[in-house]
Amino acid sequence: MTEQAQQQDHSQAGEQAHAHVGVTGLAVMGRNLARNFARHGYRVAVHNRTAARTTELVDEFGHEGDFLPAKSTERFVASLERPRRIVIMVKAGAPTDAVIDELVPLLDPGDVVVDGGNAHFLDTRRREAALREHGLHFVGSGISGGEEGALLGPSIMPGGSAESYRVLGPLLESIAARVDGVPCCTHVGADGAGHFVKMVHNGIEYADMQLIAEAYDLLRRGAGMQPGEIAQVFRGWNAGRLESYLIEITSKVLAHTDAETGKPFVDVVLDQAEQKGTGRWTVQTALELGVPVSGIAEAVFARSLSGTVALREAAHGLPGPGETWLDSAAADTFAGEVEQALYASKMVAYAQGFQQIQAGAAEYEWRIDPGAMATIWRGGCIIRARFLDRIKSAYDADPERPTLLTDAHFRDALEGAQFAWRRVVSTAAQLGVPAPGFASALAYYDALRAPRLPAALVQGQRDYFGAHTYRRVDRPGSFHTLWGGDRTEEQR
Ligand code: NBP
Repeated sequence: MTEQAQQQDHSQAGEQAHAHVGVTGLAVMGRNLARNFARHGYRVAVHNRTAARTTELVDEFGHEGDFLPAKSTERFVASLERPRRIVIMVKAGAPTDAVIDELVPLLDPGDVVVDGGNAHFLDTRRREAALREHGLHFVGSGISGGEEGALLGPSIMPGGSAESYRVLGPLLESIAARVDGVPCCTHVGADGAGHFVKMVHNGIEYADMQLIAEAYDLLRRGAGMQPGEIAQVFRGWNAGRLESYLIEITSKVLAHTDAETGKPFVDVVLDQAEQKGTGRWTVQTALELGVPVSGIAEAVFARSLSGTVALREAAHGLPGPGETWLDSAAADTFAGEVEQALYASKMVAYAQGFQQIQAGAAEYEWRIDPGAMATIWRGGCIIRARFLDRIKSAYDADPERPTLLTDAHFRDALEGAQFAWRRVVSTAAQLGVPAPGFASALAYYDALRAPRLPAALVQGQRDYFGAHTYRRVDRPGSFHTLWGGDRTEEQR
């Protein structure tokens, strides 16, 4: 340990001043979060399993604020004021349980343990229940914005008890991103609600990224535009209703040239999208809850498909429409149509995500304010966007609305996008450019607004082969037709 770190380690051992908050786990996220607390004037106890990371933090950034480094978990815990506020920022899964197991015997009732990692919300529910037995508060908190957000102001989604938020909330709100003076942090709901909302946030992020990627692909392969030109189009979109972090960075990525080859950067990157798993969790959970998040599912599947190298190689060269381009007149108007299709499809993806949040809240008895979620996503996180103000207004007007799509703003936008959205989806099919996000969003929309669905026929099939019964439109009860007999109908 360096002299500076040693001095600070001694000062806390000498019980001069206790830390306001502690961070254990000092890889990129934990280190930056600790620095963020310190830059806001908090005295921060810092600890990491491998002490070298603690020393590095104090050596490199000790001048930014008041850090109390600790080599052992015991000293780390002893250096905190009570009730203790400890943020765990370690690899999600078994490491989180290992750290909790080490901390719990050292803590006192009323202390608050925060897991800021990307935990599955069911793990968070389990941990919250276990720590409650010890009189401890366990807060599973979504933290979005990556390493830059952690340092400069993330979007923070804490779950746990209302009491824990009274102890913790002011600290978290002070380090969170702010938009129009409002912190991007609020109490989401009990036990796993914070991690649930963070999971759906990530799922929406997948869908948003996929839709943007499809828009790029259509402009490139349909309208024949080059990445630099498409970057300009995205820059223009970022000045309008699509203004968002993701559109902004897309224009920057598309404008970038690879220094080594002089080619557009996007052309030298391997086209196999990776994933860490929160998108998959969102879809798995949606399946359990029976919520059709088709936009998020398409995005997860599109990443999986991109990575199935052997399959793609085997299918390469299968017949398609051939090298087909839009004629120049159509190409001129295409970018505007793609913008309409993107906005409409994005509305659907967000509407589905918010529906999943409402379904999760109903299932797990959380009181989640959907408008407040839109508010805390306006800054700090990857899906920050102007559009979220519209979502907030929609829920302010009717917090119980079954779908965002019926809000006046969204309805008008959907009406305005009708022709362009359908044309973009049909053009994609004609040109042989895959646009699963756009197409599934349109299909979801059409299914939702349809007065009748072919589900009636599915019910008939189910009754035919499995006597699963069906309900009728004209009277209550369950019915079965004797398909193998005289086809009379029985009430079951
Ligand atoms: P990592 O996810 O790479 O985890 C590394 C940290 O976990 C190190 O401090 C390491 O200690 C510690 N650790 C491990 Br691994 N096993 C441990 C154990 N058994 N006991 C104690 N500590 C252990 O760090 P990160 O990328 O900073 O992410 C931290 C959390 O934040 C993760 O849950 C991640 O999913 C989440 N998150 C990350 C981002 C991002 O952009 N990176 C964004 C949002 C959320 P060591 O130094 O001794 O090995």
